[in-house]
Amino acid sequence: MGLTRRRGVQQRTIIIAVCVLVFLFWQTPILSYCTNSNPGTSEESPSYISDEKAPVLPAEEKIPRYGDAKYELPCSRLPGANDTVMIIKTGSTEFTDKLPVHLTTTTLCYPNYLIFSDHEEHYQGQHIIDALQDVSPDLRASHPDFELYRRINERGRAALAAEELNRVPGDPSAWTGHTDNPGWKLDKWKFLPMVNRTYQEYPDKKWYVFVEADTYILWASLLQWLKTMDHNEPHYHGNQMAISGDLFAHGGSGFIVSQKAMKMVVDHFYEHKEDIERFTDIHWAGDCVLGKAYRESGVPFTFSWPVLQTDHPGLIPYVEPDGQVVSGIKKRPWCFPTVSYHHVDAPVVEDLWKFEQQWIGTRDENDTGFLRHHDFFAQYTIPRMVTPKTDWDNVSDQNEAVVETFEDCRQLCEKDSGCKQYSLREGGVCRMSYAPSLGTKADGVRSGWMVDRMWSLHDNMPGCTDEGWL
Ligand SMILES: *[C@@H]1O[C@H](CO)[C@@H](O)[C@H](O)[C@H]1NC(C)=O
Ligand SMILES: *[C@@H]1O[C@H](CO)[C@@H](O)[C@H](O)[C@H]1NC(C)=O
Ligand SMILES: *[C@@H]1O[C@H](CO)[C@@H](O)[C@H](O)[C@H]1NC(C)=O
Ligand SMILES: CC(=O)N[C@H]1CO[C@H](CO)[C@@H](O)[C@@H]1O
Repeated sequence: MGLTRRRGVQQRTIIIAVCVLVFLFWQTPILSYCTNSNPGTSEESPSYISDEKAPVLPAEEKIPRYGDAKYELPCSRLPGANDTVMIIKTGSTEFTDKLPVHLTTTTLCYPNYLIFSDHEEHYQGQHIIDALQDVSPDLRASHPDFELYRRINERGRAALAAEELNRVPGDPSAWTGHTDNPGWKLDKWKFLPMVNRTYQEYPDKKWYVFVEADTYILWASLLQWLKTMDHNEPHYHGNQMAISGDLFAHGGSGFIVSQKAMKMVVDHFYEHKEDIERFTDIHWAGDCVLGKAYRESGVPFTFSWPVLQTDHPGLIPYVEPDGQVVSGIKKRPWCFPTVSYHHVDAPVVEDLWKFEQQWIGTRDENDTGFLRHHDFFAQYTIPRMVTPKTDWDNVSDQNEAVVETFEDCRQLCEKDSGCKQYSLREGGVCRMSYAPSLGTKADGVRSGWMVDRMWSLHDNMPGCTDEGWL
């Protein structure tokens, strides 16, 4: 939820224009609406992940709670874990698709976390907080955006019609947004009340990290980053976006707030609640409304791309579509630490979480270090390219040809030394790509990768310098 990317051509044009301007001024890529990042380099040889088993997952009927010794995992004891609150925002229309996986994976690592939705309930042992509870009563009672809210609060999530629920898995529109979905109209109203409620619940933690149910945070790397900052200073770190000149942290990429900044923005909210609600009414992106509130309360904004990403791991462009390394760009994601991914569906959340638990198991528990994008590519992405995948699209889009079999398609790719991957869709359309990409689920497509070429790409990337935290 948070920021939708489909809001009509006009809006998008404005956004793109603003982004271009901001880009020119800051020389820093503003993601998502505008350019989608750039490539990088490598310096370390991969330390390959082992075949060790991930931590045993609890049986389905017993959802573990933090403090339940049986389920205390090493990740929950990492230095800094207890100083951090994770805040997951979801909504009724996506709830059953996206939330449950977190209850058996990511939240087991979080000593402190809150889950916000648009309906208060107890779900599998969790207290789900109604993020809209403190919106002014007249808005909740009569504003058209709250039609869905009123319905759910009368009859529960069962009041949702099937077509209001978040699409079927594999539907490409699921990777963007739905302004026509009433859940999206409600979403923008959640941000400031959620920040306020979080601060009421946890007034004295050092760090507050806000994510959505389809965000994945590399938790150990996040804690390493937080360690480098002072929570007594105002910090608001996020993946930079702009709408009509207002810069803000993109909600789905996750954003980080220090205790000091929480206090400043909550004080501002108490003083200006009416104005903020009026502005929310005419705006369409709650994360932008929040970004403006941070600015007006005097909290500086730190641009945090490429550490925080707007998309899932299979779509990060490390090189140009023609396979060439992008030159002349200051920030190559390849070289930077990686902390967040977005548009991650439940199976991928689980896969990423198991991957990270294995990784933590190989590290010093008092100082895990962190993963850079190139480490992640070597340790997570390439191992998932070893076997061809069915119903999976690797986003190959070049050199289309019609062939008989998947093997024919592979051979075409093999003959072209630049080809890194290939896909075959129904009807025999074979596509190839010079850029590496794991891609995502997609019905009716089969994908394969030239793994040796992935390794040479990895090994031959120009060296990184000392890219660190932002
Ligand atoms: C975490 O913080 C809480 C509240 O400050 C404290 O009661 C608890 O002992 C801490 N746990 C650990 C493992 O440090
Ligand atoms: C902030 O949250 C508290 C606790 O939910 C609530 O009592 C208070 O009214 C909220 N403040 C505003 C300005 O909405
Ligand atoms: C980590 O730190 C704790 C507390 O300082 C210490 O007891 C423990 O031995 C350390 N572990 C390692 C692997 O160094
Ligand atoms: C999942 C995904 O992004 N699939 C893309 C694969 O490539 C084709 C051709 O470029 C696109 O149309 C798909 O959207």
